[in-house]
Amino acid sequence: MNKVAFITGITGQDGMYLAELLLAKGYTVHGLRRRSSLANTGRIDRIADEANKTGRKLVLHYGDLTDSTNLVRLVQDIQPDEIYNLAAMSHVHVSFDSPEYTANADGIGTLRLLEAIRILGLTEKTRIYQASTSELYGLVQAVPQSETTPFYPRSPYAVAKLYGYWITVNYREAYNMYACNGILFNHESPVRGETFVTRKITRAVARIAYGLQDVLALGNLSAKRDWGHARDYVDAMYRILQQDVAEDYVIATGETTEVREFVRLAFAEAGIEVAFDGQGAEEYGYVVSCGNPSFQLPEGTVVVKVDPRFYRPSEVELLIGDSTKARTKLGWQPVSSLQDLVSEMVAGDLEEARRVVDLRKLGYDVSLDME
Ligand code: NDP
Ligand code: GDR
Repeated sequence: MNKVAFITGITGQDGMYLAELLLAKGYTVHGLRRRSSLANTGRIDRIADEANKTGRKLVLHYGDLTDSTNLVRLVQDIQPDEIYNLAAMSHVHVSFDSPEYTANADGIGTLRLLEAIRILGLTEKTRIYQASTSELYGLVQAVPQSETTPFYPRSPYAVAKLYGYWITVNYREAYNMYACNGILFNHESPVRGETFVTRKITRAVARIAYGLQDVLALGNLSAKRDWGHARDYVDAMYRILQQDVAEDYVIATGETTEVREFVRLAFAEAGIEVAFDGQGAEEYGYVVSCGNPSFQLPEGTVVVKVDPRFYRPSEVELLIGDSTKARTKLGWQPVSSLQDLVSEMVAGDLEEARRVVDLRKLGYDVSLDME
C-alpha cells in the first residue's frame, strides 16, 4: 500500500518541494490550502498537473491551522501515515506586527494537529514532523548551534515556534507519539517568498540589471545566516520521519554568510561587481564594474542602500548550524552549495525580469510589486 501524507503549508516554498519529493516516492499527498481572494496555488499548480498526468494523487483541502474542527475532520478523512506541519506565519519581521496571530497559527496550530492525532486515536499510525527553526537559538549562546544548544528566541515568531517545538517533544514523551522537530536553518530557492532577504536581493539584482528598479533597500547588512537549498532540506524532513526512533535534528550547511556578501554574490552572478562604503544606516553599495554589455550600469551607480524600516526590533545576528547528528544518523547532507543556490535564484529572476521587459516592449502594461 502506498503511504499517505498530509502537508500543511503545501502552497509555500517547502510545501512545493516536499510534495514533489513525496509524489515521486509514490505517496498519495493531501495538502492544506487557505481560502484567499486571489489564487495562492501558483507554486504547486505545475506539480498538480504532472501528478494528474502520471496518475499520481495530489488532493488539496481548504482549511486553516487556527481552526481545530477543520483539522480534526481532515485528519479523520485523510487518515495520514505522515503529517508534515509546514504551515506558519513564517516571516520574522511581520510577526512583530501580528504577534497574537503568529502565536495562534505557529504555536497553538501545532498543538491542534497533535491533538487531532490523539483525539482520533491515531497515535500509533500517524507520524508528525514539526517545522522548527534556527530562529529558536536567537541571541547567540554558542556556535555552531546543535540540538543541545540552549534556545533564546528573539521574535514573536520564534517564541511561537518555541511552543511548537516543546509541545511536539511533550506529545512524543507523554503519548509515545512519533513526533519530531526538524530544526532547520534558513533555506532558499527560486520560489522563496519575495520578502525574505535572499529572494528580495536576487529579484532586485535582476530588475536593477534590466532597468526596472533603481535601488535595493535593505535593513541589517551584517546579519549572518547559514543558507541552504530548500530542495535538500525537504529531503531531510522525509528522512526524519523514516527512522526507528523519533528524534529531533538540526539541518544546516555549517557555513555562514553575511547579508552584505549575499548581495555581492548575487550582483556578481549577473556580471555586476558591487562594493560597499559607509557605516550603519549611511552604508551603500555601488557598481565597481559591469561586465555585461546588455546592462546599462555605469561605474559608481548606487544600487544598494540601507533603510531602517527593515531593521527588526530585536535581531538574530549570527546563525551557523552543526548538523553532525543528521549527517551521521540520517545519512543526510546538502547537495547545493551557496554559489549553486545564488546562481539558480539569480537565473530565475533574470528570466522573469527579461519577460517583463519583453512584454513592455510589446506594449503591455505590466506593473511590478515592490517591497
Ligand atoms: P512559506 O512562508 O513559504 O509557506 C508558509 C505556508 O504556510 C504557506 O503555504 C501558507 O499559506 C501557509 N500558512 C500560513 N498561515 C497559515 C494558517 N494559519 N493556516 C494554514 N496555512 C497557513 O514558508 P516556508 O515554506 O519557507 O517554510 C515552511 C515552514 O518551515 C514554516 O513553518 C517556517 O516557519 C518553517 N521554517 C522555514 C525555514 C526557511 O528557511 N524557509 C527555516 C526553518 C523553519 P499561503 O500560501 O496561503 O500563505
Ligand atoms: P529570517 O529570514 O528572519 O532569518 O527567517 P529573512 O530572509 O527574512 O532575514 C534574514 C536576515 O536578513 C536581514 N535583512 C533583511 N531581511 C528581510 N526579510 N528584508 C530586508 O530588507 C532585510 N535586510 C536585512 C534580517 O534582518 C535577517 O537578519 C527565515 C524564515 O524563513 C523563517 O520562517 C525561518 O524560521 C528562518 O529563516 C530560519
